[in-house]
Amino acid sequence: MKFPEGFIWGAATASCQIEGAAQADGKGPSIWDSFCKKPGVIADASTPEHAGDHYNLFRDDVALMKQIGIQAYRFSISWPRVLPDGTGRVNEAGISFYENLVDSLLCHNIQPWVTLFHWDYPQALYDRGGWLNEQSSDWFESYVRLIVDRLSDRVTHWITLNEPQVYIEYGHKTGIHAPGLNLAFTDILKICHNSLLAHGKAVKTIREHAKKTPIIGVAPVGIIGVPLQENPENIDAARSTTFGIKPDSCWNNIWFGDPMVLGHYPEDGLRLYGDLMPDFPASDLELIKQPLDFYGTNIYTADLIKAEKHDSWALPNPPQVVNPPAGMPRSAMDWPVVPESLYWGTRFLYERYKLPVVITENGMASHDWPCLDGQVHDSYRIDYTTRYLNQIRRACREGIACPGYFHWSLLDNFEWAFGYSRRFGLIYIDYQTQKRILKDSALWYADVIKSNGAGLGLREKA
Ligand code: GCO
Repeated sequence: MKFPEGFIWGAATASCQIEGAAQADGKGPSIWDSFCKKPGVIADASTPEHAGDHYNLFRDDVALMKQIGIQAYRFSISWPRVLPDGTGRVNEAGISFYENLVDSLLCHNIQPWVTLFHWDYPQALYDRGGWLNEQSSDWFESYVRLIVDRLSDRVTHWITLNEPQVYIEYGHKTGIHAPGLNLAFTDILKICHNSLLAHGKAVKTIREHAKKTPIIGVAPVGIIGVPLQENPENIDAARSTTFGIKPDSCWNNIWFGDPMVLGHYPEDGLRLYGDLMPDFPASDLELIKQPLDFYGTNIYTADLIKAEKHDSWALPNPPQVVNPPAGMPRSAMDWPVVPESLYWGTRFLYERYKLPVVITENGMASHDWPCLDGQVHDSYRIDYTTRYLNQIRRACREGIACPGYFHWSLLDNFEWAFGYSRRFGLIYIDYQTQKRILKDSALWYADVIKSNGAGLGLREKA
């Protein structure tokens, strides 16, 4: 009933969401610092200015990770904290923060996993065109080179981009995230291509300059289809959904996964997007397709899929997204609770890309608060995570390589357009006092880690 020996039990965060100190010690502004100043864009009118003050309290937070027994900590680097203008001038205070964080993790025997881009793009580079600028991948490469030069004697695990689907679609098309644009899809495809180039150049740079052998991956998010019934037709339909492409949207797995891993854009997309595609030399695809050691994926929920026969449809078994049954459990983000997403998502991605699949994010938001006894009894997060972890265990038992799980999130944090109104943490933060409280789920997770998963509450399905 245990997880595989050596399974990595982690927790994840992101710089903009927890660090605060948004203007401290020479940090440059990010597009999120600017975006949050616009009235009405953040649900509770908050900003990441102070967040969880991880910048000043990181040693306490590392001690709490140790107390829980977390083995690996996935965190991101704030690009404008180390390069205030995005390129050129290095902010040594910013570099020192990350060196001190890494040293603190290592001396507590916690493995650092560094995400190089988790959306807090330098405002100075955005002012020069941002991801639309043809130089954007070179800007990213020089930033990554700086981090590798300064941290790769201690950091071995690297993630290039977090959820390009989100920072591109929400940031540049729907505009609900920074920088709040509503670009034409042809520009979206250009930004996708420049982001893919940035990924490829980053991997290449890490491999060429890392002082210790690097383990490199990426952390996209996409749509996961889960078969309503586990029969061949529904499974095929769920796979089609997971690897489907929609018109006028980059919210999918394969538009990024296929170029990164297989070295070409998916035919379905090229057919669909046709002349909206940017011109680029074939050599770009060789640059984008760099060898990866794992395929990370952020999975929280899924679409329930039923195979339906429609004479008019081209596909033999066109997938049909089934509305979640009324009253289906949902998190405070209103995302349906679909634990099977972690089995099917991992299985489908492993089948397609033949790389170990690391769950780089999974967790749930709830409206937590400390009870009269001073504790945070987040029983639903325990139940949610038990159900999802059982699905990873199922995948592992079937021989699918899933070497690790990072719970989102270690700390309550700034949930982008929702501000602080949604809490994902294993650790509660009182934002008025910055006091931390280990939620019941943190104490439960400690037991899960100690038993390597054997202690998961729910019995397997008979
Ligand atoms: C994402 C981001 C995280 C979010 C989390 C909850 O997946 O959107 O990586 O920064 O906070 O996923 O939405």
